[in-house]
Amino acid sequence: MIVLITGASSGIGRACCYEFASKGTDLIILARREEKLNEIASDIQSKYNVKVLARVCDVRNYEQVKETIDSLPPEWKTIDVLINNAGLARGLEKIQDGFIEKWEEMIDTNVKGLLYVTRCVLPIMIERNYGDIINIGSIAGHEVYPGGNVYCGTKFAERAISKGMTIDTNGYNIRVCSIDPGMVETEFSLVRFDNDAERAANVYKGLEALKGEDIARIASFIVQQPRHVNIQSIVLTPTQQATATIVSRK
Ligand code: NDP
Ligand code: 8X3
Repeated sequence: MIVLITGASSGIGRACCYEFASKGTDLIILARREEKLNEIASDIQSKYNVKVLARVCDVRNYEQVKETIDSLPPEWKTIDVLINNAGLARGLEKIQDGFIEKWEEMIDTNVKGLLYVTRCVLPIMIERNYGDIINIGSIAGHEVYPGGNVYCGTKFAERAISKGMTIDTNGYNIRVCSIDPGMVETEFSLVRFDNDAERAANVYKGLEALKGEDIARIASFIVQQPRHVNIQSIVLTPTQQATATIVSRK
């Protein structure tokens, strides 16, 4: 089995690499940071008996995405599972104070990037009449919180696009699932707050947040279901988190 994971250099994507490798799955791993990808690839290959193909790829660049998929060696083209995970939030400003470049970064990565990768991989799955797509959404795709505006918009879009994928692939033995987590402790808040480590740490203070591994385990569970079972969406939060804004901290 071959799994392609976007945003594999950190957090949820990285955890998915280890989870799927531990099940004996070969991996195609994409992200922008080459050094991190290479570290993960060699660590996984030293621990598990699987092959890993690492490719630097910015999902915002359609030409690069297309070239990455088109140039895969034939034995790597038979992608069984696509995990559309690459994504980010930038800031928490109100719309009236928002930064255009941050909006574009979120929309280009979380929405257009997910579409670009899917556009390149899905024809291969349709041709084979086989495949699973897991899109990483968020509770931000179900509810809007103060300052969430554009990030939430991208995750609402992800949920709509996931549904669209389910409809468009019906009849091709392709399963599509949106995994929609609440707070997961990763580099997400560091990225959101421009590397302000203290502000990022405060997001998870007094809370046992989800870990990347929790999401990876669920992704693996989805893929392992018998072929007639299609889990279309899963929403999960830390037990201490009820909604995006209702969190009981110790
Ligand atoms: P991380 O910041 O730890 O990981 C994000 C990953 O996305 C990195 O590997 C990064 O790699 C990659 N990435 C970002 N931009 C691009 C790009 N343009 N091209 C290719 N790869 C890119 O955060 P998470 O693991 O938390 O985030 C993963 C997904 O989970 C995102 O879609 C996020 O919205 C979602 N999510 C996160 C939650 C959380 O609380 N953490 C909750 C709900 C959903 P690199 O920088 O090397 O390119
Ligand atoms: C990330 C979780 O609550 O910051 O999608 O939107 S949240």
